Amino acid sequence: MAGKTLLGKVLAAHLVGGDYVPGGEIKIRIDQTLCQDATGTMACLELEALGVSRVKTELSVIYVDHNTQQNGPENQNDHLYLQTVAAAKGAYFSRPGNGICHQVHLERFGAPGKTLLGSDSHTPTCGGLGMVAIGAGGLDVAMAMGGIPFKIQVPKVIGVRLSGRLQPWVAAKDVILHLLSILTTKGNVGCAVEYFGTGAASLSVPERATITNMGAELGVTCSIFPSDAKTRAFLKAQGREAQWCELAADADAVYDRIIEIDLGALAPLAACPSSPDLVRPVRDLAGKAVQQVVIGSCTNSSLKDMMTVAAVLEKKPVHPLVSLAIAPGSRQVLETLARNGALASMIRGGARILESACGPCIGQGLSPANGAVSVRTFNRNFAGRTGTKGDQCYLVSPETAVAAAVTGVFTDPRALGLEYPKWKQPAKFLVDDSMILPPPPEGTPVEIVRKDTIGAPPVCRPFPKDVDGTVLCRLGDKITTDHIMPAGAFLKHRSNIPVYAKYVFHCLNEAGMPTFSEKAAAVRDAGGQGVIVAGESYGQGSSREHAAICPMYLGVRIVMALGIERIHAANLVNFGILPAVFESRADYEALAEGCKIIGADVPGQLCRNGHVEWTAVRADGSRFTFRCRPVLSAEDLQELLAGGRLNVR
Ligand code: MIC
Ligand code: SF4
Repeated sequence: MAGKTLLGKVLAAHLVGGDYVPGGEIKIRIDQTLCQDATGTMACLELEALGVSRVKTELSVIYVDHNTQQNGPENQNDHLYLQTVAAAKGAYFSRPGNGICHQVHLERFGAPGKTLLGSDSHTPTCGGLGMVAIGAGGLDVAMAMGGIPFKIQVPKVIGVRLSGRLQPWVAAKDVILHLLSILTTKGNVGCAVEYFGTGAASLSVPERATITNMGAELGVTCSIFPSDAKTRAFLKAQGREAQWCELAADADAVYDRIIEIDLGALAPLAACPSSPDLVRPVRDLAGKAVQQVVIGSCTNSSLKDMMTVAAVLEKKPVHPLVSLAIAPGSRQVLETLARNGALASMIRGGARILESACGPCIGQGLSPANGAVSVRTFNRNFAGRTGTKGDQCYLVSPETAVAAAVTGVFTDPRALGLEYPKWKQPAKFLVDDSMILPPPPEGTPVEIVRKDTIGAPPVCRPFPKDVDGTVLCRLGDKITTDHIMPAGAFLKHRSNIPVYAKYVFHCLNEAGMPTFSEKAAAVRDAGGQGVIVAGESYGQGSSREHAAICPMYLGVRIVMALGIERIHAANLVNFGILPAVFESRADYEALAEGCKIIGADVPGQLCRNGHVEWTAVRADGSRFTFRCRPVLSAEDLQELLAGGRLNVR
C-alpha cells in the first residue's frame, strides 16, 4: 500500500465520518478554534443562537486584532461583547494589544498533529507547526466550538519538495511568492499543499508560517510542514516543548502533483498590483520610486522579520520621500524589540511604530496617497484594500521592504551593500500570557455585555420553490470578498447586518445611481430573488461570512459563476444562497444585468437531477435555457433548502 501524506495522517486521526477517499466528503473532529473580532462577533452570536452553553473543543480562543482603531463606539462594543461571551462560553480571550491572531496562536497555542478551525482565511498559518489548520466562515467555527465536526472535501495533496537553502536577503516570502507564480490564485479549490525535503527542514517555524499563511492566497484548503527538530526548538523556546511530537509523511507518500523548488535558486520577488500572483523579480522593478512601506501583518511580523528590518535601519535611515510604518505581530515580539534595543533602532531610523494588530492590512489607516506606490509585507494587494481607489500595492519580504524604505526605490536587498544580519532564535522567547484571559470555571455567572450596535444574526427563509430571479450584476473573474463586503472604514458595522448590508458591492456603486443594495432590496421587496453572476474564482480572499449574510439579507438567493472558492461557497450555503457553476462559459457570457432568471421547482430539480434547468429572459424578451451545477453535498442541499444551517440545528 502506498505511503501516507502527513495531511492524510492528521486528517485520518481526526476522522469521525465519511471515507478518506480523494474528493469524498469527510467530517473531522476539531481540537482548537480561533476567532477574531471582525468575524468573531457574528460567530459568537451564532454560537449563542445554536444554544451552546460551553465550548466543547480542547481550546477555543477569541482574539481582538482587526478592529482596534475605535473610531466611534462600535469597535469597543464588540470587544466588550467578545470578552464577556468568551468568559461565559469557556473560551480564552486575547486582549487588544496582544497581537495578531495567527502570530499569537503560533506562539502560544498551536501544536503539531492537532486540528484548528478559524474564522479567518489565514488560519492555515499554524500549518507551519505541523497542524491541519483551516479557515472557515463564522458559523462553521461556531459549530466546531459547539463540538460539531467540520465537513470538508478530502483535498488533493500537492507536494512541494524544497531543496537547498535560502541565500542571504532571500526570504520565506519569496518561496510562497514563487509558488503563487506557479499555481496562481485560482483553480486550486479542493487542494492542499504539503512541504517536505531538506530545504523545508532548513526553515524556522516562523518562516514556515509565512509560507503556510499565504496558502490562503493560493485558495488551497490548508498547507502543512512536518513537525521536526526546528518545531521542537520553537516550542521549547515558547516554554511548550511538551506539546511537541514528531510528524512527517511516509517516505513513499503519494502526492497528486509534485513541485520542486530549490531555495538556493530563488531571488527576491514582488507581487505587483493588484493580485498576489502577479509576481516579478524585484530586480526588474529596481529604481521604481516608492512612497510608502509598511512592514507587519500575520505574514511577516515575527521576531526574525523585525530584527532583520531593525538591523538595516540601524545602518541606514528611512529615505526622506518614504513613509515607513512597522507593526510587530505580537506583544511578545514588540516587547522583545523594546528590551533588546531593536525598537530604538527602528525609531531612530525613522519608522512609525504601529500597535501589534492588523491595522493597514485591513485598510485601517495608512491609506497611501493617490498614485503612490505602497510596498507592504502583507499577503493581499486586492485593488482598493489599502483604502485608496486605484492603489499601487506591492507585496514583498521584510528584506525587500526595508531596502525600498531606505533607498526610496525598489531595490534588490542584495544590492544594499550590507552584510545579511545574523539571526539566531532565542533559546527562550519572552513569555507573558497576562493579556490572554482564561475563562473562569464553568458555572461562574458572567453577564454578556451586548450594546445596541450588536444585532442578532439574520435568519433566512427556506429556498423558494419557483425562482423569479433578476441578475443584479454580471462580474468578471477573481471577485474577492473585499469587493463584495468592503472592510477598512466599514469594518465597524460587522455586528450590525442591516447597516453593513448597505455597502454590499460598494465598489460597483456610482454617484447618482441606485446602489447595489438599493437595487437588490427593490427586487426582494417585489417578491423576487436576486442573482449574482460572476466569472472564475468568485469569493477569493477573506473568510468573511458577511459576504454571504449581507447579500442574503438583501434577497440574493443564487450565485452563478464559472468557479466559486471553497470558504465562500460554504458560507453561501450556510446562509441559504445557492452556489452554482455554469456548465458552459457561453451561458455566463450571454447573461447581462437585468436579465430575468426563471426556475421551476428548483428544490425538486436539485433533489432529482443534481442540476437546475434555468430560463433566462433578456430585456428584449428573447429567451434561452441553460444549466448550472450546484456546489453542494447532499447534506448541504438540505441545509440550503431549509434556508441555511442555522435553520436546521
Ligand atoms: C483578511 O485578511 O481579509 C481578514 C480581514 O483577516 C479576513 C477576515 C475578515 O474579513 O474579517 C480573512 O482573511 O478571513
Ligand atoms: Fe489581519 Fe491582514 Fe492577517 Fe487578515 S491578512 S488576519 S487583516 S494581518
